[in-house]
Amino acid sequence: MNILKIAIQKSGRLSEKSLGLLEECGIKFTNTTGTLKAKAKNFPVEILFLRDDDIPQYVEQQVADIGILGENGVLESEKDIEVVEQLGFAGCRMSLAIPNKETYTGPSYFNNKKIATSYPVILSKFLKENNINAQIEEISGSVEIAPSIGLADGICDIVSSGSTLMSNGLKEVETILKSQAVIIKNKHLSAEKEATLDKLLFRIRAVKNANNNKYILLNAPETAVEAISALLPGVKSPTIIPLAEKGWVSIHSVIKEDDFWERIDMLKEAGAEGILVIPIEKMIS
Ligand code: PRT
Ligand code: ZN
Repeated sequence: MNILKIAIQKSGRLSEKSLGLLEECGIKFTNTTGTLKAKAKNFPVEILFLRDDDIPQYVEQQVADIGILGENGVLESEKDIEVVEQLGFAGCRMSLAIPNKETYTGPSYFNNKKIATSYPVILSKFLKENNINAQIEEISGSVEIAPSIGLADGICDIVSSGSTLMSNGLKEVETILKSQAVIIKNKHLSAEKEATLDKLLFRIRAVKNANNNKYILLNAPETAVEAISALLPGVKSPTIIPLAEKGWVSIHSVIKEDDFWERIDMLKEAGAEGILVIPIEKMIS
């Protein structure tokens, strides 16, 4: 009864990463292929495999307690649920696009135009906020071909690399929102389920932290320690260990993935040698 039910996408862009995240949190499942449900062996959770579009509704009705899906899916569903954590994968944006040959003049371009989309809620909100009077043509898939078959003047769809737009002769002209995978929860969870969710979020944050950071070891002359330490704030401060060779030390610290290459260049300039960078498996701060 107190098992936390987690809805994840059955098959699609979110499936593998959602399951992978739970596994990285140390949660083990007996069998996850071809089933609709899977109970964990070592944590009080159960997975329900669903279509992503159904997840918000199932979470609102507490058929599932929490779910993993794209922020765009959360916004489009308009369900009474709460977003509790951004997960940093399945990053994409929702954009408006028009045929390459058209000249874009700003949002008012779309006045009296027809826009094809699978996301009528998000699109109509954008149109309203920008005082655009356009017609929405709701279709469930292959939105990008709508202009070439004469169904619409432009489209509103998810873009990640941009290659789908390009191969369909379209250009991106407005970004309506940015999206990534998130955890949503039902607003009325029992205290026991909230406690399990807190434990799960604690593990997820440790995994996310680890993925965003790298462990770095390097050698440096003692004279460079101050300059190098300033470049390596670490969790508290860098660890400095003397080397057998006099006048030299080994410096250990943690650096962010984001500014990794820039930092490495600055460290080399400051006198660092023999730099090793190692992935971190879990990071609890
Ligand atoms: O069957 P089910 O309903 O469960 O799945 P689905 O087909 O509705 O969803 P799915 O698996 O395609 O996507 C699930 C979620 O992944 C989306 O709601 C987004 O939050 C996120 N996501 C991230 C993407 C993309 N990237 C993406 N590139 N969803 C769709 N796309 C499609 C887009 O629709 C377009 O056709 O990929 C194409 C554009 O990609 P690029 O790289 O060519 O720009
Ligand atoms: Zn879907």
